Amino acid sequence: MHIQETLPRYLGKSVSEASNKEIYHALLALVQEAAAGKKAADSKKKLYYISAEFLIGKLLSNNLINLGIYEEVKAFLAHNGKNLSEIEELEPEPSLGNGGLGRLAACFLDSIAALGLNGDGIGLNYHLGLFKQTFENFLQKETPDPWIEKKSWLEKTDVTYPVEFGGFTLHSRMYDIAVTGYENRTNKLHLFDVDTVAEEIVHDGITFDKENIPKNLTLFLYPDDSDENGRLLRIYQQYFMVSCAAQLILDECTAKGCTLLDLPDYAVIQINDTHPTLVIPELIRLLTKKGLTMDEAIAVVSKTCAYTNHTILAEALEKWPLSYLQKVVPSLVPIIEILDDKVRRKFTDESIAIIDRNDTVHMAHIDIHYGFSVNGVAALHTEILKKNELHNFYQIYPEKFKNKTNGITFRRWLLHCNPLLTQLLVSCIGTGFYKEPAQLEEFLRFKTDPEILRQLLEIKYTNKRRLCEYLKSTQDITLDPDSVFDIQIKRLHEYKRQQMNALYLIDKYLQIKAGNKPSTPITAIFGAKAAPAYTIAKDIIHLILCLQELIRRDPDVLPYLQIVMVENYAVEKAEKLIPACDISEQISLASKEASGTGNMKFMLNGAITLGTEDGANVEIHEQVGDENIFLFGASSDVVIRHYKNADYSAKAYYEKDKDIQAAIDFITGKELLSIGNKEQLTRLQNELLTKDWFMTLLDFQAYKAKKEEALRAYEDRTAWAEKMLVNIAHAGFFSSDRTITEYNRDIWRL
Ligand code: Z57
Repeated sequence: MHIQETLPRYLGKSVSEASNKEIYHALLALVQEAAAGKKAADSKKKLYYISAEFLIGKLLSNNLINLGIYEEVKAFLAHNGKNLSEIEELEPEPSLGNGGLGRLAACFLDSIAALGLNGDGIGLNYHLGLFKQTFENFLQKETPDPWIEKKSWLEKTDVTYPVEFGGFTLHSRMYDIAVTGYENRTNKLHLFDVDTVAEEIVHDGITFDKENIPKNLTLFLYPDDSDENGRLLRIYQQYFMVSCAAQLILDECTAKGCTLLDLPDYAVIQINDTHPTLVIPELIRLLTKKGLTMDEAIAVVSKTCAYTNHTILAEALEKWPLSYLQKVVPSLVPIIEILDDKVRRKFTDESIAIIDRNDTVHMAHIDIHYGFSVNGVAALHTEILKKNELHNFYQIYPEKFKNKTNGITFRRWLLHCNPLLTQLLVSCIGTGFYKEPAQLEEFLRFKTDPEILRQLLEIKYTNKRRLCEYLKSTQDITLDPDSVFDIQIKRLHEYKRQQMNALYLIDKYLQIKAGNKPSTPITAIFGAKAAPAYTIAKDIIHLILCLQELIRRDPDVLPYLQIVMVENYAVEKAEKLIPACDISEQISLASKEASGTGNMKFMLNGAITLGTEDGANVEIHEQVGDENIFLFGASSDVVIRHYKNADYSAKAYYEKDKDIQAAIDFITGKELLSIGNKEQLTRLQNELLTKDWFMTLLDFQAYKAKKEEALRAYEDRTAWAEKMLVNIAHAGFFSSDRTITEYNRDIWRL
């Protein structure tokens, strides 16, 4: 491509005369055309990755990198006085995911295309995304996030399907986003929508009429499911998504010569968590309508669908009352009853039934009985599924169970977000790791090279300075780049234990007040959205924001400890935070974080993990060895035993531990009450003392000790840089290219 000629042609004027917005739009059109040119031949068998979330992030730079024209475009713009980074800032981030599950789907699409595999994503086009988070009076406030502009990556198609609900029919509209693989083929992300959706029904933040399905169906991702109408809306969304998916899949397969009985030769469907589970009965319904017998349809679908589990948290495993399904999708109910009946005839074990004695439908049970593969997302997680949560299923179907440890795309999480580190790696070991991430291990050769270690530290420092500038300009916060950057960014959930980090910071605050100052100042950074109806999660945000303010006002403490909560944490923020991190907080209660993927991104960018032996932390530990990770806390076995024996008492820890007492008492002490709200702070304190379901106090002292050890280790910068280097060099395993290669080898067989 000759960008000097093409870009001005798309612009209709010279680059130097164009505004950044005009250049953004021209690049958008140019990239879309270039991507379309990379559409590859359809192989016989195709993967359909169905997911309620695709947290794809901004696409301009990602696409320029994958098309191999990033450097060329950047240089040409610079030559004309324009800055690509400033242009990137103008792109709105598609708000199509909550957290890890959605981001994983996005990394997977990138790797599927990069590996040249024929696979599309299928999801929904939420107009107002999740929600935009702002802070007001130290509380989270939610507003709509209208991310779709007139000119966007969405390409409107003329594909539409009827979707029949109880009592009415909607007609879908398919939008496509091109997914261009790194120096490889272009696939598609298909996002279904309805033309009737009406953004103007939203008022007072994110409130809207939950019963007006034609107008609200694709407004928001996962609307508040704390009341019945919200839950019904979620089933409307799910059925709409999978009915469109099923119709699209059958259309594409028959166009390629599929006779329906041979569907598994043409399609493999990956069901991302239970949200798309209804695709199983929907496909069966459509296939029987097209002439297959019920048994034929069930057999065909069971060989086509594979399920990924992302959690053991009982409250996250979807169960719907049969009466809800009866109201929303009456046509599927007789099919689900047949599926249940077949299971009941074969097995007497009540715990694996599809419809239980209370007439509740267990979505995961449909996936496991009527899919050919079940996978967990990290080794520990898969073992826990087999041993505990899904043990009875594992007994019946041991051959279905597989582990597929998660991964991340290095194109976004290294090449794009950390160009300085990428450059250093290339200068040391060449570009082989671009296509073969395992080659990063060659970087180990430089483990004792003082010049390379110096450069690693310098790059980290530059990235920290850039983050400081960014936070100054966006949130008017001044940070000290010479402090140690300790970062916890992820959805707010009690099991992730941001509250434990907050208790540590209270403890540190009290120590500094007592004259015990850290040798290197500490900057603790948080980023997290809380579900709008998750009261305690919002209380934890309140606590952190109050602590941030308390210290901001305290000149005795501020030089040694600073806390900042980044507003509206999203992919674009992660891309700036991760390269600037020294200590990566991965402190979930062991057994509860299925995998985590932020942990991998931090490692790849030279942060050292401070964490529990949970999820993929276990595998990070295996990669880097004891010397290059800071692990603490109760093991998953111990935690699981506490739950089984119901013998954990937060109160007992409070009563016997003076540090814990001081930190917990501080939550409702006069300092914080002068800033925050009594109601929230008292509720949170009470929760920690009387419930503490995720055992914060159990691990508090171990956490504190290990964090102090990490902070001491940071004092020897050369030794620290060696740890950084080892982490980077062993991150190759966590490339999603490796993960996708395994999915294809063991599940998809494309
Ligand atoms: C979600 O982001 C995850 C699990 C869920 O059940 C839902 Br719903 C959303 C996350 C896990 O919590 C992470 O541990 C995991 O890394 C991620 O999914 C991707 O597998």
